[in-house]
Amino acid sequence: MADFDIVALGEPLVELNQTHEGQRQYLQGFGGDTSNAVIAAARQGARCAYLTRVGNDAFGKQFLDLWQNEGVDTSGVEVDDDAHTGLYFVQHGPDGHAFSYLRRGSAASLMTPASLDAGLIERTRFLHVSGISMAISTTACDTVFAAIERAHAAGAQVSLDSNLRLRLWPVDRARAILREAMRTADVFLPSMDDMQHLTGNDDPERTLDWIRDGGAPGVVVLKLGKDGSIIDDGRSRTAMPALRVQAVDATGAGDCFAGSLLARRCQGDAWEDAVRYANAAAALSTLGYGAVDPLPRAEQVWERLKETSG
Ligand code: KDG
Repeated sequence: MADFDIVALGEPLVELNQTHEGQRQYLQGFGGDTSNAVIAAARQGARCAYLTRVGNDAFGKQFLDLWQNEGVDTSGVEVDDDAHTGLYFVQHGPDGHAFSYLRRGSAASLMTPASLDAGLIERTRFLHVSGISMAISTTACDTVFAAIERAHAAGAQVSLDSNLRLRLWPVDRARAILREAMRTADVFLPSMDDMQHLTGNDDPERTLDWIRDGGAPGVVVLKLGKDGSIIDDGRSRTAMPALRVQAVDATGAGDCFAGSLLARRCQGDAWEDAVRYANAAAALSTLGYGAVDPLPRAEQVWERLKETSG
């Protein structure tokens, strides 16, 4: 039996989140899409580990404490004496949230395939990676592909979240790399917004056709925001409704969806049940500021599901 349900690979970012639109007050928290996902999964009871690099600085130490407190294994986290932990700002406006980054040259962006040597990928059921993990540098991109190969060689499944961030790479490179990566994914989690940038079309069915024609072999869950999601398991497509809430800050909601979905799959849920659960978890994660603090625990998600079904 594998020691871990989910090992994620990517970059954690210290978060400074503007809590009042237009004002200069920022709440310090934690972000980084794959770190958010693995913490969300751990809060749903999954056995998790994180593969990354942090600086030998106050924020790197805060992250190590955070993961350890959340029960996320840190034996694959490297600490770099010469590079810093990445940082980002979240600002809120009429069109939702926007990110600004201070991350170039960060410890995580300097990862190489040698950063995988802790042997965790060989001991997990799922490896989870994202578009951001591949966008932060070319060596990180190589590391993701090396991790995917190692995961498959060891019999693990690969989960890929599109998480397209066009501040990090040009759209043509993003399209080419994400297309290559989605061909290796057992679970592909694209958002409609991301796919619209990559394909130029805004129709979910045509987008799923594009993904299948591009050679994606696994289960695809296309996230449609307030319109829910579509599960495509290669045989049929099932529309799943969204759960409506009064969102305060949607930062990290997609990561919560990914982590919760994988956690529930590891606990034996069928795809529809896992997506229903992940939708509820993601909706709850938007009720407070920050990517990590509002991530719900399993009891809260079950409570919410009970309310909405009853
Ligand atoms: O999904 C939320 C993340 O995007 C956020 O936490 C910051 O990882 C981040 C990024 O690179 O945008």
